[in-house]
Amino acid sequence: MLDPALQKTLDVVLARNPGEPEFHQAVREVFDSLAVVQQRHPEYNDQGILTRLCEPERQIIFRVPWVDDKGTVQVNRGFRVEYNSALGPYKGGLRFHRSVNLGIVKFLGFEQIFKNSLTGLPIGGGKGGSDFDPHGKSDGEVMRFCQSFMSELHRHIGEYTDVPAGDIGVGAREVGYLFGQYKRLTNRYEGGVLTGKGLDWGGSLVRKEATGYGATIFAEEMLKVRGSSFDGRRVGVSGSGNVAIYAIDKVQQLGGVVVTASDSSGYIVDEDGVDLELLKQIKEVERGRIADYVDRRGGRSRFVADGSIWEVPVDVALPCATQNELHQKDAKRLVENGVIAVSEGANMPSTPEAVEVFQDARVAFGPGKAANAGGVATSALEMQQNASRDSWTFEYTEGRLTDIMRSIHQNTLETAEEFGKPGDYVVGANVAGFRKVADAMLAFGVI
Ligand code: NDP
Ligand code: 2IT
Repeated sequence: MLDPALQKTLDVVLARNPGEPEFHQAVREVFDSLAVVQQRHPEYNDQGILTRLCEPERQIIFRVPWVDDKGTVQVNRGFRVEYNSALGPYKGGLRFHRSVNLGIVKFLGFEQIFKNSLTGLPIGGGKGGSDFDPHGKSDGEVMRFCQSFMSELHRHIGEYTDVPAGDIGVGAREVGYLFGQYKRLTNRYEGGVLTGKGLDWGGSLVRKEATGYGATIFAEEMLKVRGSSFDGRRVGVSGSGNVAIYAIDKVQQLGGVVVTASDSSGYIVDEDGVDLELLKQIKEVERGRIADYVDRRGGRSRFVADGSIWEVPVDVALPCATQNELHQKDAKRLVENGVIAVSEGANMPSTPEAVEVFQDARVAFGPGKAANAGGVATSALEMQQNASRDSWTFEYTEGRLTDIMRSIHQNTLETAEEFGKPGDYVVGANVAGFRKVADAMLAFGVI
């Protein structure tokens, strides 16, 4: 039960944003966590901080026309939600996926505010994307789409204004086409306007690896608190994109055995541990399907087209595909099979009911806004390198990432303790992320 003042604020937010279930889910979770803050600091709500925080500072929706390889005109919809700039320029990725709509972009942008605050770096929150589906498109089609997308987006972004990066469906190839078009339209080599750039033209070492590495480091910290580690553990990873691949890489470095991976066509189980080079070849280089892995790997690997990846018994689960991919029944099955830690590489992959199952069973649960913050944190490190016209070594940058993830873990744990919820990383992340943004907003007055 929420405090009546908080409930009233929440009701207003939900009513003025109808038909956006993922956005409602993300907002509700934060309000649930803030109940403990409201008791001690009613001034935040009294100053309208929560109402203002839930209302994006700016929302841009635009037409993206482009011509496919057959010469047919296609029209997609582009979005950029500039959510909150209390701590720095809007910062957050672009998602290209057929499911993208305003509610999805708002949920992601809202999460990004708290996540970016937790990194301790000077970045506000934003998100964007399009309902463009890159699957099966040629390089030429992707290029023309990206150029058209940037032809509108360029007037809204900038090193000091809004700094997009990748997310689902947007990787180095897309960032290259986007940056090229931005540079052409503005006649400026403004490296800091986008992150996730190629290493030859302003990108940062470790950015590609950062989200997966970070989510694994966060899991390692949760395991340490319990006197445990990844060594010899069976680990389940979902997805086979950027985040999943580098989560698998880091788990293997730490001595764990990853036995699963997936895409939207199904999942694979490999009892001998996932062959990372083969997976990278199929998914990063060939942009193929996950079933190809089993055809080429053989041995004790199998492909499952139906059913849930979370039926596979594992000690640690790292959901790295998409939102609401892990349901209550999956969480129950994981708990029955003895899972000890769950660290979210994806944004909001566990439903609220699944999170409750994990927390009731005292499974260490790291929510995405803390656990996957390594990606955006390394984007902020890329911005630092661009601003100083410098580039750092892999070792130094990875050291910075590791320190940031450890400090997010510590801050989250200590904040949960401070507010009477020991071990609750959800409350810890939401409250710690919120406080910094709210205090900056209070300092700025009503804007
Ligand atoms: P990619 O596009 O590289 O990979 C996404 C993976 O998830 C693919 O295997 C894809 O399968 C699968 N997937 C996507 N949508 C669905 C769906 N609706 N159902 C089933 N499978 C799906 O994206 P990323 O790895 O970059 O992103 C994965 C998650 O991590 C997202 O939640 C993203 O928001 C989050 N994230 C990403 C960060 C980053 O730096 N990239 C930073 C922090 C969080 P298929 O190819 O078949 O579509
Ligand atoms: O969800 C996320 O944090 C990202 N997709 C990364 C954003 C970024 O700006 O690097």
